[in-house]
Amino acid sequence: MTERTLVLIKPDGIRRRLTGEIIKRLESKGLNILGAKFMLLSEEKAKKHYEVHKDKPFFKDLVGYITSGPIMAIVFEGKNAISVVRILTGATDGSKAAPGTIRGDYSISIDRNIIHASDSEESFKHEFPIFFREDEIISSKYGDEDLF
Ligand code: 3AN
Repeated sequence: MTERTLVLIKPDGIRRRLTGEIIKRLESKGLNILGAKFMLLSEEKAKKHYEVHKDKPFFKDLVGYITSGPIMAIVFEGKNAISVVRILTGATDGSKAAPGTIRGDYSISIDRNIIHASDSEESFKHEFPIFFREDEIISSKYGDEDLF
């Protein structure tokens, strides 16, 4: 099933200059970029994005970190995009994530884990409008769908 998913390259990913590497991995897998934005996230939007974690002890740090520097928000589309990107992302805790995954290769902690990726269609529906308007999405036809 063709799906859309939201990826955020977090401030640690940007500062470590991993933007190109992450996009390369996701594009090479067969996912298309429909929208991308380099931005500073407001505290209000960060709180909305991480709403499900609002009662967790790490909520304040989480919001503080995601707003501490620029991030890159990207909408990808492709076959089973949500689960495919989650697999490529790896486990939440970088120190436990499998080698070959983005977190497994580039993160060694749970609070500096490089990337966010929607974990379900419901999450995507919640997250997408925080970062994009529908008219900012470009539904490109690459014409190579039969290759993937
Ligand atoms: P994922 O990003 O793998 O979907 P979630 O949704 O459970 O993980 O957590 C959202 C973010 O909260 C994680 N990316 C991580 O940065 C942070 N986080 C999760 N659990 C912890 C924790 N125990 N301590 C500190 N930060 C955490």
